[in-house]
Amino acid sequence: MFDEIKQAAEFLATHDRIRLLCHLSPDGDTLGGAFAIFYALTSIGKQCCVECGDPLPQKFQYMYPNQVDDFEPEHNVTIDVADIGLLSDAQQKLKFSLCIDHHERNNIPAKYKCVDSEAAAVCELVYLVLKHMGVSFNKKIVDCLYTGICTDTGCFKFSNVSSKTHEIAAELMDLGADAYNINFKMFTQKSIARLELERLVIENLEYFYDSKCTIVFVTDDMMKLAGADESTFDGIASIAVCPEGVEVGITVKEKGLNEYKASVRTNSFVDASKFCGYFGGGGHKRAAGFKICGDRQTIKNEILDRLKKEMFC
Ligand SMILES: [Mn+2]
Repeated sequence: MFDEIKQAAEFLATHDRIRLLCHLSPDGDTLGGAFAIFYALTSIGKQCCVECGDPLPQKFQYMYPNQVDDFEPEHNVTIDVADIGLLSDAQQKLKFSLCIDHHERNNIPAKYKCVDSEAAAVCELVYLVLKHMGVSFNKKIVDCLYTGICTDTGCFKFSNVSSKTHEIAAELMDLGADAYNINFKMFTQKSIARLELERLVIENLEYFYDSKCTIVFVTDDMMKLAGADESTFDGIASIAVCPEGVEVGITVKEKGLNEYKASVRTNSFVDASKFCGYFGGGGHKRAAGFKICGDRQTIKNEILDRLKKEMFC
């Protein structure tokens, strides 16, 4: 991995006018990684911007810059983007110079790739890249990186957390990251809409196969009822795998007329990435997703059929 880190660091150090691309439905990791690089590059006088096909969630307001200058970007760098389809249509047509990511499968056709699926968050990699560049870490940079790591690890409790994750988080705290306030904002404090949405998800959770699997559909009506927007949904998928004894929890979110996105969370032995691969999706071992079309009953049956094979054969 060291060579890829070095290469990424050298690319960023020797180029200017960089556009950093985040994935659609942006989370703390893609935004934290992109804005950390943004602050690092602008602090040494480079022109740089962050772009995302979806609106930036209010929740991460503290990471966003007060002002951005207008310029024509020359180089495109993707952050935490596993699949080209996670970029906007216009962004998909760009040429990519560098891709920094931590997903098991990554299909971004970039000239340089810095991809390590052992990293719990892309922000771990971004930290190593910036460190290699010899960047002086200001408060904004460390808060962004810490945010990416704590959110992508579910506050340091997912199976992807390594001792390295803790080491990097500790170094970020030593550099001034506001761990307490960031974790409070990310994990303790919830909007009323979020709590309402959680209540509806729990209420609508269905149990299958001796309560080893759960499925919940999150419809537009439920979102409306809760007063939730898309960003409120981030992290909701982990509720389905919470009940004791559940191995696979699947949250199926309505995306349009007969269009759904399934988020799969697994507890110990079902490979979520492999399971989702069957439906043309992907992700990590314990968290992955796929898109699926059809009416709700058909989708449920298809998922249940596949679950049966995955769990009991
Ligand atoms: Mn990530």
